[in-house]
Amino acid sequence: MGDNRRDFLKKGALLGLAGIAKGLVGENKINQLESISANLEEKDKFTLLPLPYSYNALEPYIDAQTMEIHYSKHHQGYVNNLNKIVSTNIDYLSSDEIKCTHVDKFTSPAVRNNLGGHFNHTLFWTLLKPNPKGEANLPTGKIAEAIKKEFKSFDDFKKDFSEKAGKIFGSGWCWLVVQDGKLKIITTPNQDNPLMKVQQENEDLFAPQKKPILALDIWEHAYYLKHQNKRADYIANWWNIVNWEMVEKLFNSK
Ligand code: MN3
Repeated sequence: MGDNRRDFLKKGALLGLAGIAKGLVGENKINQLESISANLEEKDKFTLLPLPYSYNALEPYIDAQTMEIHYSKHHQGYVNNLNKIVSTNIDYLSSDEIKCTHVDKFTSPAVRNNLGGHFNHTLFWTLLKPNPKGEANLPTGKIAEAIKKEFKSFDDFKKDFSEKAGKIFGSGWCWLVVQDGKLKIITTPNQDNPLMKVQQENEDLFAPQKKPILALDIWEHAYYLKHQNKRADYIANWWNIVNWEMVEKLFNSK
């Protein structure tokens, strides 16, 4: 590990997917916000981390076939494209330099699209968990208190989030973020995410950084096989498998 990267990890400037995805446990890592590149080890390669559950584990809310295609084709595709970018631009581009907060530095939209695709999905998988018995799935702890404080009640939050997700035109993502210590629901188009300093509708480019703690993929590939055009059904199903423990960990992380 080079000094630069070590410094960077120490500073903990960015969301640490390595820690999050590697050890759904890894609080010590999660407490350190670090770069997505931390999971690259020394190989200058982006890596598709293993899913923390089997393809059919999220049924009946998300079906096995959708999970398999989504993970092994779509997400793998973003990873392959990133590695292609790194290997064909090796003279001036290392994977360490490709970070969500830097995408505005790259003229090629391929970096923004594929890095967003990789980052967003890595986060998305960790924010899902099986719920085979269909038990009530509600946040607890500090995140539950914060949601109540910001949105009056969990039901009000759920309604607001579902509406915003439902209204995304075309493909995009719906997020719960922490900004200046406050919770906020935002949406992004395509594979953009809240860490990117790119101009978004109704967003101040120079506003304080937003930390994503909950993510919902609103691309049709996330739900079309099971729900066809009924996006609202997909969103309603998704609430049953939100991994609130992970949301809480991200919320509490510095
Ligand atoms: Mn997707």
